[in-house]
Amino acid sequence: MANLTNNKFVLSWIDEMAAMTQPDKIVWIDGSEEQAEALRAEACSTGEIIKLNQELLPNCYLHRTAINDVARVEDRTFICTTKKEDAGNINNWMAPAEMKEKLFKLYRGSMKGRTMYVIPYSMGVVGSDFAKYGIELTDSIYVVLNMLIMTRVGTNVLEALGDSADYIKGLHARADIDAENRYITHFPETNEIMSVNSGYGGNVLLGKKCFALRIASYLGRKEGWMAEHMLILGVKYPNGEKKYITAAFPSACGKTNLAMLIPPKALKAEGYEVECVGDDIAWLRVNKEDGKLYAVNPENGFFGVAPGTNEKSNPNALHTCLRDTIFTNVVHDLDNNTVWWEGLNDNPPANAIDWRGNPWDISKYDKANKAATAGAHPNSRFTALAANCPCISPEFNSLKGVPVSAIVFGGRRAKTAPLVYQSFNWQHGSFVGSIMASETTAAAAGAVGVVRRDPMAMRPFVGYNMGDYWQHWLDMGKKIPNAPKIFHVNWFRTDDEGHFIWPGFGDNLRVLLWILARCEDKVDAVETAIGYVPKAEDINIEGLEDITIDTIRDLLSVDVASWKADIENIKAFYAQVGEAVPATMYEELAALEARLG
Ligand code: GTP
Ligand code: SPV
Ligand code: MN
Repeated sequence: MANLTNNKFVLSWIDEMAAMTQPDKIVWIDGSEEQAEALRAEACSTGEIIKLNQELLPNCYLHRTAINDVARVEDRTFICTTKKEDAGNINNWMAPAEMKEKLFKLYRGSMKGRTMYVIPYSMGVVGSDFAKYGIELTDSIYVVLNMLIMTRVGTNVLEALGDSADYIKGLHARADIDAENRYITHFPETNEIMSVNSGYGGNVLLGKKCFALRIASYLGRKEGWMAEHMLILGVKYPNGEKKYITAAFPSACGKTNLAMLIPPKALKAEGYEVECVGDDIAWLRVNKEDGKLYAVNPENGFFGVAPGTNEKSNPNALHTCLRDTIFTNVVHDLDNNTVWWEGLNDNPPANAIDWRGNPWDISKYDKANKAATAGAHPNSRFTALAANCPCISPEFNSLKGVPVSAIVFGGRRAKTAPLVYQSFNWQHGSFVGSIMASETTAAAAGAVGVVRRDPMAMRPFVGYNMGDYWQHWLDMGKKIPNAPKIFHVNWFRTDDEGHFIWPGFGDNLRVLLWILARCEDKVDAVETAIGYVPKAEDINIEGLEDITIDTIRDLLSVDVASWKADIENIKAFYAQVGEAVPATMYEELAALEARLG
């Protein structure tokens, strides 16, 4: 097949990678529907994907990963900078030459008998100021088909790149899917990403976490912008006015759900609407004209968590994945050739195959032991086109992005964090981000439900030293004349029986409206040791069953004892981040401790 570019940097790099991996042939992905369709047919013929019921789920497919390969692997993810301190203590580090030596052994001959696909893709609208280009080489059709959904792929990317060397090089080889030799590696100094021995989303769709967060965060610091693990949504008021919010929650903590929320009945009746701009990643730049921070979603689709998605919790996500979708590690319903997952509905299929590929029915499911008995893996996902989302924002393809009024941090905290609070200012807000914590989820390999610090929801995704990243946040605040206000939310406070107190999902809009009212100085607040908390009566609870103003008071309470206990944990974490922690953060920490008394 002919090359799709004459760019000599691109061609010589591909030659080099092909000489090492030794594929039988090289195929350039041009972004055409014909080529995509031929690849789907080929992947169906080998069993790599399964074509689902085309009447009920047009253009939808099912894929199962290897059993040992179902989530991101943070202990095998590396930032390879010349100096160790540039990667910092929170990242795994290895010197570039040493890592490459190790990787080259794993790559050598790994594509023998296979095809190497060349995927030219853009993060952001091709040709826009925000856009950055990448080329991913992979031996997986599943990766190609996912990248065609998640990014903007095609010859127009190569045209936009021209003869420039300014693109991110990504090499992915499945090799033996050997967990012991799995490596997800980043070389920010040379714009390279290398991934081997995995076939799972976040490890292999190199435009996503590897490029749009780890490499991009490194570039953002160098170039004066930000790459964040944030959803972007627009709230449309009854008078037609629109305000935008970005929110950073750790993996599987509610970004997709918040980004696509449907207003509760009472607010919908008044005329409120919510539009989704993005559900996972935001690139943020200061706009010279109005001095505000603007956000774009560099992705083209959603790689969303399937379990728990249903007609009530997130109808928009459900409708988005009724067509043109790849499902990964969900239940295959054999009777009608569709898919199912825990929390979809109360009609689990009787005749089905679970995510492992074994016969399954609901009698095998034990709620107390979900991980081992669920039909769908807890981190099973759908890959769906943003354009198919019923509430996708008209600004989704905007070249300049949307102006951000509020930045919201959040996580899963059973007790400590109140439903919502506002930081005193940008510097304090950056501190609030730095002390974020959350109970771990199935999105990454390892124990689930353990509280760990996850600053700005970026612990696994900062491509450089965490302390320098915090300094970048502090510095950015000084460069944004009309900076967004910074808040923290927690949808996950539980009662003594362990049930969530706040209804969450669509009702979260009630909290967003308080946040936006604060941004406009339209509502008062109570000053506490941790920040500004709403007056209970200012959270609209109209139409909410089981929630009284006393419940809200309870949700907003600041439990000083648990905050004091948290301070110790924060200090230990700061010590672990080490010397690069900005002095300003320590000052904020001391001030918080003093306010707590
Ligand atoms: P990544 O794609 O991993 O970055 O995750 P995400 O942040 O987009 O998480 P997502 O919206 O997919 O939510 C993950 C899980 O949290 C799902 O099981 C949801 O049902 C649950 N969830 C989301 N929002 C809420 C909420 O407001 N309240 C409660 N109780 N659960 C929620
Ligand atoms: C996350 O884990 O935060 C995700 C899924 O959004 S992955 O792309 O696998 O990282
Ligand atoms: Mn994510």
